[in-house]
Amino acid sequence: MFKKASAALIGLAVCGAVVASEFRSPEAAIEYRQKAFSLMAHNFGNMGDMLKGKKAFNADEFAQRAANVAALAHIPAEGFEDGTDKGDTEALPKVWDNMDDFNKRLLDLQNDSAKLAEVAAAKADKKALGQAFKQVAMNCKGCHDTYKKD
Ligand code: ASC
Repeated sequence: MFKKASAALIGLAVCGAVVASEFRSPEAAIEYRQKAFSLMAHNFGNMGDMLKGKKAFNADEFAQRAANVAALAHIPAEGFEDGTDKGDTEALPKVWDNMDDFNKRLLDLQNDSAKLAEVAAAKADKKALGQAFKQVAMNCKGCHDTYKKD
């Protein structure tokens, strides 16, 4: 018991932190998650434009963009580590007060965007694509309404 405690104290003294971080700084974590959201928005926005007829519908492009979003949905969570609530971020402090709910919403985003990618890969009709797309869009919006600055 004592040995464990002193080893932890030595670790703290050497590393300066108990919780390990995969990032070099809080700013790097914030930038990482923002870039993932930005890449998602680009791909998702282009899918929306195709569904709305604002740009020509291309099933292959749609499927690739859906696959991109499904992969990207796994990226941001890591960037929301403790201590990254301050700085150049639009994430509200509520995120860290409700991390279980926030993570659940990110999981919903992952699951629903995986479904969209599946439907898109199967070259489903526009109605099915639109339904799956809407489900993902509602996840984006629901989380922004709750956890993102206006
Ligand atoms: C987008 C984008 C979002 C979501 C959201 C859906 O294309 O950039 O943040 O869709 O507007 O409601």
